[in-house]
Amino acid sequence: MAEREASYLRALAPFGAEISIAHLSRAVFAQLPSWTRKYRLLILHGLGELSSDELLRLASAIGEPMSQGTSLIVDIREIDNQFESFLFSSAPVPLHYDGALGSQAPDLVMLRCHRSSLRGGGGEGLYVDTVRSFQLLAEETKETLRASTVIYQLSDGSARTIPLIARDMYSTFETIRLVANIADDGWRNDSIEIAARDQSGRDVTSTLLSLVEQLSTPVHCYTHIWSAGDIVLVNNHAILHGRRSFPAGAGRHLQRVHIRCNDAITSKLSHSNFNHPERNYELQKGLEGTDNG
Ligand SMILES: O=C(O)CCC(=O)C(=O)O
Ligand SMILES: [Fe+2]
Repeated sequence: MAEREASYLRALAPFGAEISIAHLSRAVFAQLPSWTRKYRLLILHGLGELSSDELLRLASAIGEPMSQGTSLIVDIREIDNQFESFLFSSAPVPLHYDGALGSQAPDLVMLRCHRSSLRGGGGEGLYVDTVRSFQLLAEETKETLRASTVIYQLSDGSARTIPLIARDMYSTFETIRLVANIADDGWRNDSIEIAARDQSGRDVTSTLLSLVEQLSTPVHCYTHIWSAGDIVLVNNHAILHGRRSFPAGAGRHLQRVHIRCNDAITSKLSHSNFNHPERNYELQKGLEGTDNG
């Protein structure tokens, strides 16, 4: 397995792995759930154009695509005169995990680049493996963070209180769970107010803000320059993600799928007869066999 893994995978710095292949063999398919657990951030290159159906079939080979409002795929692109969210603008997106302030966080976030920011760059994806980052912090800082709770005041008047440190569901290591409202260039999301308290009620918001700043540095953060066709798979329980701003009108377009992975699905996959490395399938073919191997 190590040999096969080495031929497909390249480790990224400071964490994560990328796979560059034109076709998804069944062997690679079968490994995607466990590689996403192991590396927490997996980038697939070289698969070329995928239709929405193919994207969903790829997601279904890993877990169960979840409804995001009215659809299974959300187009993340600049939309004129929309006031729903800065996600659909050219603004940066501060570090966060998906579903944090909603009802259910997905296990995996799959992002696919339909079009990168052609003019002037920008729009890079930012990813922080908070299992790794937490381990790198000073013991004293860890203690403060473990005792911290974050209070999110939302623009609709509601509030959420969420412990800052949780356990990664796959590894049970400690992870940092945070929705930041400030991006690395200083841009601020005014629709969320954030405060942090420790167990005795002491205000530790400044510790939280310096943590966000620290997580945005290259020691902690992997920066992905998108090319059309790239697919990024994110363990949403361990990774915080965000993006840099891009020039208005640059045409950047990602598609997002939220995936639930229950053990039944992942163990079915890793034990299924997908595991026949001798045959390479075109993506379309490989995806067709996902239900019965
Ligand atoms: O635009 C991006 O790179 C990511 C946006 C994002 O955080 C999301 O779609 O959940
Ligand atoms: Fe997100």
